[in-house]
Amino acid sequence: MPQSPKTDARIWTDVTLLTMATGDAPYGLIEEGAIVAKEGRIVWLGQATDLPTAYCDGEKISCDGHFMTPGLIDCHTHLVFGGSRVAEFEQRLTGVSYEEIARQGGGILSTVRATRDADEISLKASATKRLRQLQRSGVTTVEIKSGYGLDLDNELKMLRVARALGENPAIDVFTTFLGAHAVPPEFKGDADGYMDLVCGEMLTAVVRENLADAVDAFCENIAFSPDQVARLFTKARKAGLPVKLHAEQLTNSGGAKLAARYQALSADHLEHLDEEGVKQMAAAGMVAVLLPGAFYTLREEKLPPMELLRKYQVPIAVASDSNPGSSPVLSLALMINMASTVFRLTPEEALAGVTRCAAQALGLQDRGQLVVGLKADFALWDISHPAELAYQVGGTLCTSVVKDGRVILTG
Ligand code: DI6
Ligand code: FE
Repeated sequence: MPQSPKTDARIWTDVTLLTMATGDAPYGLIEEGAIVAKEGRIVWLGQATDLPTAYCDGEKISCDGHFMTPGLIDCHTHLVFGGSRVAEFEQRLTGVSYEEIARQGGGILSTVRATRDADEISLKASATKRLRQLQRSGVTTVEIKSGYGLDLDNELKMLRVARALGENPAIDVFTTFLGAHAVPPEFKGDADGYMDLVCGEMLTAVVRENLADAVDAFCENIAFSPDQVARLFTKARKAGLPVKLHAEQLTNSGGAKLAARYQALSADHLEHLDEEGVKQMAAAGMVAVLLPGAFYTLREEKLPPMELLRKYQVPIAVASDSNPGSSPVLSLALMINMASTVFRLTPEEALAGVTRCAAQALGLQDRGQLVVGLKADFALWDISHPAELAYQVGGTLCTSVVKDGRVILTG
C-alpha cells in the first residue's frame, strides 16, 4: 500500500539550521527552524512557523535548541591499515624527520609491511573502530584510500575492505585507488617500473572489480614525479575514473598544475603551492583540500597559500588525512578547530570545508548542504553560536547524527 506523505515524514524541530548553502546569510543560518526528511531526502526546511500542514502529523524529533549542520564529509583519509607507527612518532620527537624515516625504509613502507601481513577481517575490524570515532565527530560520508598494499593483491584487499565498510547504512564510503603512494621494496630504485604495474595490471583489476571511485597519487620527491603521475592519470581518465593528487606537501613539485591538466577533483595538502598552481586549479574548477592534522603532526611551518586560494576563488575543503604516520586524527570536528587556529580559515570557511566544499572535492552533488532534494544527512551540535564549532578544542559537541533520514547516533 502506498504510504501517505504524512506517515513517513520525519521532522526535526526546535533547531537552529546552518544550511551552508551558497548565497544565503552567513552559514545559511535559520533560527527557530525545522527540517523535514522523507525517504532519505530533505523535502522541506525553513522557520518552524512556516511548516506546511501536510507535515504536521509526521514523526517529530525535538532538538532541544541545538544546532544542525549537514553531516560532515571527510574527503581525504587513509583509514584502512595494519600495524602502528607509534614508535616512529617517538623517533620523530627526538628530531628525526618524516622524510628521513621514509628514506630509511620506515614510514609508509612500515605500514605497507603490516598491511600486507593483515587479513581482510582484521583490517576491517581496526578500520571500523577508527571509523566509529570519526562518526562520533559528525561524519556521514568518508573517503578511504588504498596505498599501503602496493602490489596487486594487497591493493585490491584494501579496497575491498573499504567497500565493505560502506555496506554499513550509517556511513557512505567513497573509495580511492592510491597504488602510487610509495615505491614498494620490490621496485626500489625503479619508480618507473612500479608505475607500469600501477597503470597496467593494478588499475585494470581495480576498474574490472569496480573497487574505486577515483584515483590518487603522491607527487613528491620521495614518491612520484609529475611525469610518472601523468602516465597514471591518462590511463585513469581513459578508464572513466576521476583523479586527485597529494601535491606540494613537502616541496613544490608542480603537482597541482599537473592535476589541473587532468581536471582533477582536488589537489590535497598544498603547503608549498605557488600562485601559478593556484591559478591553474581555479581554471580547472578544482578544490583545494587542506589537511591541518598532517601540518600539525609534522610540525610544518609553511602555511598553505590561503590568501591566493581566496583571491582566485578556489573552494577550500578540510579533511583529517587520518593515517598512522603523518596524521593520526580521529575527529573531523577537531579539524574545524585546527583549520581556523592553525590555517587561519574563518570558522565559516572551516565549516564549509567539511561540508559543502568537501562534497565538491568528491564530486558529490547530493550532499554537503541543507537544501531540499539533497540527502538527509545531519549532525546536531550542543552549541549556542556557530563559531563554537571552530573555537572548541577536542571534546564532543556532536550530540546526534542522522544518515539518510535515520537517527544513527545519539548522546
Ligand atoms: N601524505 C600523507 O600525509 C600521507 N600520505 C601521503 O602521501 C602519509 C601516509 C603515511 O605516513 O603513512
Ligand atoms: Fe593523505
